[in-house]
Amino acid sequence: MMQHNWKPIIQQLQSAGKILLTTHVNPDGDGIGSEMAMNYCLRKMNITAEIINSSKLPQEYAFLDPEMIIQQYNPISDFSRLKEFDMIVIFDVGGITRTGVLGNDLAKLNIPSICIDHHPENHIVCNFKVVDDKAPATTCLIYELIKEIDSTYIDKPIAEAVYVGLMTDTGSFRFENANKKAFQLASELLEFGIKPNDIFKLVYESYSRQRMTLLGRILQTVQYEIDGQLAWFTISQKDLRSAGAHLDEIGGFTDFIRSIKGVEVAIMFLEVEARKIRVNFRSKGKIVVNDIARKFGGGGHFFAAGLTVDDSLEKVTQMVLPEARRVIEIIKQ
Ligand SMILES: [Mn+2]
Repeated sequence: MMQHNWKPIIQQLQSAGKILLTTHVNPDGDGIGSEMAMNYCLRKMNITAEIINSSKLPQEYAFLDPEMIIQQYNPISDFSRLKEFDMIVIFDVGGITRTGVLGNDLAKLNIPSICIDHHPENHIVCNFKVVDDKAPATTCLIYELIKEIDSTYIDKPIAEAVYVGLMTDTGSFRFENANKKAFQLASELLEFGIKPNDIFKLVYESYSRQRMTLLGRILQTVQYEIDGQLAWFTISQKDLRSAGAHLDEIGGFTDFIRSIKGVEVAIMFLEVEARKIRVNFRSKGKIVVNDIARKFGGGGHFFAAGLTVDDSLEKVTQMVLPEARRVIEIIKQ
């Protein structure tokens, strides 16, 4: 088990008056799980904390927050309130642009910050940092931190939050990062009475029909190139509207397209809003995609990366696809 130096972070947490916990835009199970696990821990330490995110909580993770404490940031009504916090903890974020409107506003204030993450290139500027790209999920690091604070704090709600991050970031223990450590941690978490099958059903088997309508449309419009090694698709605002689906319902689409036989790299171009495009890359493991994302100001893991560009859907596909084709062609030779 890898050990990190948590001492400075623990000292900071203990001396803080009120802590703000946050994660990236379009939060996933790892971001939400990290926040919730840390929140339960801070509560046991009698430290006041709030969870505020730029994006809405995706419905498939609502079960992690039965008290509905996770808030969505409103720049108009909430900005003045940010000064109440004397410490920020940012989870599962490699670059500051991934924190959205809340991150932009926090950058204007000079609040000390802690960053806990597992992205290989973490350029977030924080006062205290633990970043380990060998950790299968950020929640694995949070678990280690809580154990270091007081191992008796680990209970079922914490174990469940940690497990959700581990399960979702390893693609239900299928991806490259589903290593020995991931399975060991899963086994430890089971000791706290969590139910993997129930959690799986809540996260992956409670999709809306609208999401599935949209997925059906994508399956019919996905473009295959380079003997099917590259598969890409677009989702416009119009596509979302006509399916009746929301932005927080498209999680996992790129993984799904990657699962097609012969596909090495899947790319999603999502129109988050007019002239704001999110690009997600998923690789089966032969082709490193964070290099491609980095070319355009993004980043991520070797085989799961992304970027956001302020331009039209058409322009962004025209900009990104040639580079993806080039990288795939090199490997092919
Ligand atoms: Mn993660």
